[in-house]
Amino acid sequence: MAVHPTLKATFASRAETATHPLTKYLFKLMDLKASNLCLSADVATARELLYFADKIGPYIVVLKTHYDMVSGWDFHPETGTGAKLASLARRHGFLIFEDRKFGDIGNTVELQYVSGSARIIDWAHIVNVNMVPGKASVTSLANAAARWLERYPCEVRTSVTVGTPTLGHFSDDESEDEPDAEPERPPVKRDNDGRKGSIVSVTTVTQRYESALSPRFNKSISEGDEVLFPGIDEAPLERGLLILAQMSSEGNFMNKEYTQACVEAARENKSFVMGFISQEALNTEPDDAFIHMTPGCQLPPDDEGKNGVLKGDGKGQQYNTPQKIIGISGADIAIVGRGILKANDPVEEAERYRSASWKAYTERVR
Ligand code: S5P
Repeated sequence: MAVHPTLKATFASRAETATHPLTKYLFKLMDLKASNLCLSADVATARELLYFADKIGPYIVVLKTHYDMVSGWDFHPETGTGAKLASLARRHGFLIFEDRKFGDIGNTVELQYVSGSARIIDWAHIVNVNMVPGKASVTSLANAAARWLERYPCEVRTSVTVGTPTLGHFSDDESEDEPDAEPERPPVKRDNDGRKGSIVSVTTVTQRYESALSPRFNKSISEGDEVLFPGIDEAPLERGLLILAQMSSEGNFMNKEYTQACVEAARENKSFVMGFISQEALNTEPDDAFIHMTPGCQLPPDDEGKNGVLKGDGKGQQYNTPQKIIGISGADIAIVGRGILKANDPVEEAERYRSASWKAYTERVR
């Protein structure tokens, strides 16, 4: 079979032709940082997550998270863990990929994506889907992201308080305090002489329109020293999806037909789907220009056995080298977790993985 043109094209040229704004941005970042490495930051605490994001940030273009394995995750929209990660992403130049593997009916995945405590869509540039329930899981996530983007300039925040109201609730000029507030006024009882009387309990619903410049939207977390990674603009607001089309784990059930259905769903939703989590490049039609990220990557300690298959983790995970993943199977980004995280010197090891993955890419496109 003829080699697909994307396998020989440089990341710089793919940035030129990419139609998805986030894919375009990511290819630019890869070219600028000479990196096609993603750190899978599978750590137990929010403190470690932020530590690794900061230390390894300079070597990677994507930071992959599993927010639900992290204890101490702070859900505060403006100052919490998501906002802090977003700030580090700007400083070091990487995208955040929440490896949520959504896998439910459309309505459920929409809600899991945009709401709940985590509000994943607010801080994760990229998410992925396990398309087992069918293509609707992809279209529903696409619709949810489109609605989120439409509402972006003005986010409505609703707060509900139940209880005995404070004095402020009864101020006749409360709109001066909160110009945008539209509170449902509590039913104030008045004495015969017109004076306000006592109230036992009220429910107040307040809707506030929050400006897009709010830190909730990743602009800053008031640390004061945040700088944008030099040479690259702000990441676009558009969100992106990766379809989990093939897995690295031994004996998984993703067969050829399933992978092909994932490719079809990607082609049908090009404005949202950036590409795949897969074990090989899946671009086959002339128009296909998807990006591929591959987990199950480790380097032997001494760089030997470059093309060989490595020992698994004893829990079903299988590993290949960056040379095999990028150079032979045609992926664009290598995803590495424990290979870096468990090393004696994770920063040095991240550089070793970056260099090996980049070398495999440059040799592929030569
Ligand atoms: O097929 C897959 C898909 C994913 S997203 N195989 C995987 O291992 N992953 C994820 O990649 C997995 O959930 C983990 O977060 C990471 C691999 O971690 P490592 O420590 O084995 O490198």
